[in-house]
Amino acid sequence: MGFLQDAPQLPHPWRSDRLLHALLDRALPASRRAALDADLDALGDYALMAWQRAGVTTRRKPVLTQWDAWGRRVDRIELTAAWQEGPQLTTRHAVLASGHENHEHARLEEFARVYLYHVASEFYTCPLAMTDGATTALKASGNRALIERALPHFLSRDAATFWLSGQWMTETHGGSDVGHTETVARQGADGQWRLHGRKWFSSAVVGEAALALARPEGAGAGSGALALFYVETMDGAQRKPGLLIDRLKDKLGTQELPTAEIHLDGLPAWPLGELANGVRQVAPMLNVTRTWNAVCAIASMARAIALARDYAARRQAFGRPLIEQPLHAQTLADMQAEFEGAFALAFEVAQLLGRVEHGAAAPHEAQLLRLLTPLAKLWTGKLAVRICSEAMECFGGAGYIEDTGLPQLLRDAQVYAIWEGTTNVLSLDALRALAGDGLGGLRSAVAGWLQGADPHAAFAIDAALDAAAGHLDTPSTDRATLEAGARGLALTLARSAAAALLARQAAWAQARGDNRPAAALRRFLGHGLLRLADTGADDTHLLLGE
Ligand code: MFK
Repeated sequence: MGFLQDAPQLPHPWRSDRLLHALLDRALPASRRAALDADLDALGDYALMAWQRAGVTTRRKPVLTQWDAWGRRVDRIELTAAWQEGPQLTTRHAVLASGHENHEHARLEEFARVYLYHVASEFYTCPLAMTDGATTALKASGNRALIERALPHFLSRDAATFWLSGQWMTETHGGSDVGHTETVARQGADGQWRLHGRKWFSSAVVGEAALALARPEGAGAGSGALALFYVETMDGAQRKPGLLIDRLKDKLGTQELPTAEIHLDGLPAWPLGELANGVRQVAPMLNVTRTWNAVCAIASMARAIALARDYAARRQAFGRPLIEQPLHAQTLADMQAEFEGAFALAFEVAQLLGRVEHGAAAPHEAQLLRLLTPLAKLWTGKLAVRICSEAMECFGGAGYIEDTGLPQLLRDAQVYAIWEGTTNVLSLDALRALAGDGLGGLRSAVAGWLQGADPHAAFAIDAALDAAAGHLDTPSTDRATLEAGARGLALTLARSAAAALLARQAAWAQARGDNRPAAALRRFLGHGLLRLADTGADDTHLLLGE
């Protein structure tokens, strides 16, 4: 037999992760940091096992069986191995429960777990994210009865009592624009609300509960008239008859995740609060799931880069390993620098969330969190696609071959930019968050992160923020210009915040003799912060015309 190339080996996702170690060392008190080790090590072990298992097993998708042999409607879904392992693994390591412990570091400790577990989970993290979001929205609603009923299940540390929650929003007409929701909530003579309608993207329909947007019968049009309801899907081991699974979606990626089209045919439901303003009530859930999205996006980047780096040391071309080829090394270092910026921003959002939820935040930080959440989601979502694509290219033709596992990384990454709000929807949400003095909050945070930082970095970041402020000064009458530039504005702000966070990490690491974060910062700045583009409406119309 001729030459056979060694496959890439995945290093231990926790033990080899310099960034996560440095972040936790910097951010956590020593006792909390030490207590976290066992769970992170176990989740890293699981990730390694899952990668090795994927290399020797045939990929499976979930299978929906709607009818049993005797004509009974059953809507049974067979799940992949990773999904079957999800409840045991995640309750044992308190993936969700840790985020709702009563201290300011809870969210950081939760998202460190999520980051290590995500790729191995085959997107079991999607329903976990929604369960976390539902927990947060229920807490915000103050509805004691529902909190006492659902949260012991959602936050259970025992798989036997654990429940997953869905997030049922999207419909055929009401996609990003949920104001077109057609699902109706009817109240019976017994006072019980019941939902009637069709939900078009019910990710992870295997959950035991969900939060659903619906229009109370007789309410007006638009999103303000929608209400938010809590539903349960199971009667013991049987699915409730008011919930029918029409089919599973055939998706580009996230193929292990059973995303379904469903019909609600009188499913009992309970309003979280007032019978209106459902979007406002579901917003805490959206912001939590968007944070998951950002952390899962950086987890995909970490996996892609780890494999590409390992391969670069194994693969020889033109007389030496790829890693010794200047252009290949340059490409990998560019990916690493972008990833380090994204890592810093995503985990800053996680930390801020914990501080805000536990009353430990400075006055401007709640508004800062409101802005950084969509920025982190939209930027990391796009970057994950770019990095997974570049990583695939680092393998040449081999990367394009299905059973290397690399195509799946790229296909899966594409979802981060789409679900939970597309890049454009999130850019417009950033405009919402910038109303008032949203930029002022970011500027004062950046000033704090830049204390003691390299003046060159501070200069570049200030210049980018000045340009962003210039765009925001667009006269309020010219809303179209403001919106047309919203993506460029959001990317500029995301990159500026990430650079300032990298500068903070670089200063901390340099004091400990580690110059790698400073190198990441220099390279990240070299890629530029400004992403504002000319948004001339005339040219836009010319280009789109016949
Ligand atoms: C592995 C990672 C796991 C990730 C989990 C993935 C799960 C995937 C399942 C799905 O994809 S579910 C579908 C997700 N769908 C979306 O995310 C919807 C995208 N569309 C939007 O986000 C729109 O911007 C939105 C629906 C919110 C627009 O609705 P409206 O009603 O036209 O907006 P409006 O009137 O501006 O906002 C209503 C209220 O909500 C306002 O408050 P007030 O009533 O007090 O004025 C807003 O300020 C507030 N609001 C909106 N977005 C907010 C928010 N408040 C806080 N945070 C936000 N993000």
